[in-house]
Amino acid sequence: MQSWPATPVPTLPGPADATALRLHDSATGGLLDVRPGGRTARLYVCGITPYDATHLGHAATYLAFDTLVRVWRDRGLSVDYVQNVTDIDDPLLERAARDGEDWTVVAERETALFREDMTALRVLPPTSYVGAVEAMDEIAAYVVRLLDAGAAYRVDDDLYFSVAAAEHFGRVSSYDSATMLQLAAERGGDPDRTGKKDALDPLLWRAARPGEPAWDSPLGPGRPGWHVECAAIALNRLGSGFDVQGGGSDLVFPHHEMSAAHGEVGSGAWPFARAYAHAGMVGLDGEKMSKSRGNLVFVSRLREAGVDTGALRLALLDGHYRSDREWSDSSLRAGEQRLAAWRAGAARARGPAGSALLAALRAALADDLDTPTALRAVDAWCATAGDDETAPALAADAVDALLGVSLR
Ligand code: 5CA
Ligand code: ZN
Repeated sequence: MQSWPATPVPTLPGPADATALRLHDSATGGLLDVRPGGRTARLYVCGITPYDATHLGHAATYLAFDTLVRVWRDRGLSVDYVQNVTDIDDPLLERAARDGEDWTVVAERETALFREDMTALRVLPPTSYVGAVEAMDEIAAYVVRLLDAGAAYRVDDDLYFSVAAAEHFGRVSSYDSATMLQLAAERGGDPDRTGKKDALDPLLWRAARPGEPAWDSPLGPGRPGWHVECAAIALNRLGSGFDVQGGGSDLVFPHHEMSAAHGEVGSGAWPFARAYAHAGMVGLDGEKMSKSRGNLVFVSRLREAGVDTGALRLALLDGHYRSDREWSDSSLRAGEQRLAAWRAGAARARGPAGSALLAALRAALADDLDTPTALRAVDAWCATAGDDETAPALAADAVDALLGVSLR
């Protein structure tokens, strides 16, 4: 699938990797050093289900992983970054049916809008952007692999994965079984379906139903379950033991638990990912922003209203990526004021030493992507007088490269 264009990233001076890059890992509950073994970092971030436009919750999550990409790149690493598009799944079919539209038209339109939103927000594109539909053959082949490994079984004509086949099942979320059951029911699972070996076992392949799209495969005509889509797309491009699997915290269970279990059994290697990083949920009026709740603030609407995407970026980066956050109009106003102050600071003829600011930004971001601390370091630099003539240009480059905001 076509990705989106990359905004140029300035190269910054000096050693960027003096300290460990620590990221919170949901599986261990602690901070892990996510410096890759070689010169390439491998990242998989779960992509959108394109049935509605990009809202600020999506934007915040993709900005969190964009920050990680920028920190890795500042350390001289190349980043092998894979992101999927769940362009066939129940929510998409339901939305298209509700609106009397063709599901492929909805998926294409909303994916195109997402690309525009990401471009406008200066989010660096993945190196591989892969739709489930275009990856159908490899996903089906992966299901065959799980079947051959003895980890899949039939319920009527559908295929399920046996969680009992995954030795490390439960290590991503560490949730107890009551929590797992409840979340599976809320997030696309079917714990109440009769005939399953374990209520948590997730669907791998849904046999064709009248009126539903289906693809021919060695498993018979049908379509894949959600988790195996990400397991196959990630493993086939990154191999197992890739550095970071990312997404919002609503993906910890079942999605990342199940895709790790599929990945482990299908590859015969553990772990699927070295770290599982999760962004907090952005809410509005006390509720998680979600398509099903309909309480959404869309990036595209704000853009149409003339909002500067740099201000939007700063508004979202003002909260730590891991904390659940509330969006309000004042968040945007604060982002706009900050952007104006930063632009004025960078337009000065002189300022306090740029190298100290750069070191402060690098240190903050290496500490679990602490963007609030990074933002305050730039605030302080802008509010302080200095006589370094090279500082304004270096500050602008640092803010551009590490925080993705253009001050020019
Ligand atoms: N296609 C699947 C992943 S394979 C999916 O979850 N799609 S999504 O469109 O529902 O969400 C895309 C990303 O945005 C996911 O990482 C999800 O965790 C994140 N996300 C969704 N709602 C919010 C929110 N309110 N705040 C922060 N992140 C969110
Ligand atoms: Zn996913």
